[in-house]
Amino acid sequence: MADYKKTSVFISLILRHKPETIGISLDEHGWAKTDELIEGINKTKGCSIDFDVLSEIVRTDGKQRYSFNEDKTKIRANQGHSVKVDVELKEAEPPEQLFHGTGERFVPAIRKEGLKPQSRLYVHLSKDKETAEKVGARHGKPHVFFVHSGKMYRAGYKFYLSENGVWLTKSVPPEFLGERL
Ligand code: HQG
Repeated sequence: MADYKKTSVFISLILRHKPETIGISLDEHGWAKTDELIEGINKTKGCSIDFDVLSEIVRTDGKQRYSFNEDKTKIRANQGHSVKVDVELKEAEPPEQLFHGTGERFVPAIRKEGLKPQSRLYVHLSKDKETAEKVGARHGKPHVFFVHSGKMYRAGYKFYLSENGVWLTKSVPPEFLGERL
């Protein structure tokens, strides 16, 4: 099996942030047409992936980032978008505690303002500290915040669980953040 990691990263750029890179658009629910995605990638990258390769990328993606619709004519990213689409996230009651990993350099601003979605539609939260540490390390030296998600939920804040198990919420005010249990 070839290493399709680069293609998968490119697909996440297209389906979450910049569909125009390959001359396609997403519908209001974030769906791209599967055949347009394949053709657009091949034209832009000079490669020749086909439906079977794309299916294998979707099936084996380490974070299960993508989903097909039932007849596989459409594909979308499960979360992580900056493009304003509605991927029909399911509202859910979060566990009492969730985690958010970030880079140390962002800590002072986050302590002051809380967590903001920045370029994405939602703040991304992790179920466990280890995952949060990995997410944080993408931004340099990692720092993990605890999020008092149970308290937030009871105070009326909405939480969503994406198809691939990522907890999302619009923002986290500083009073719901902790740095140790
Ligand atoms: C930080 C990856 C200053 C926030 C991961 C983060 C994740 C603030 C950065 C998913 C702030 C945004 C998302 C504030 C938040 N002041 N900085 N008030 N509020 N920040 O990449 O959560 O591999 O948009 O802490 O695994 O790092 O792409 O978000 O450091 O699940 O599938 O602003 O992306 O998944 O960075 O990562 P990002 P994220 P994939």
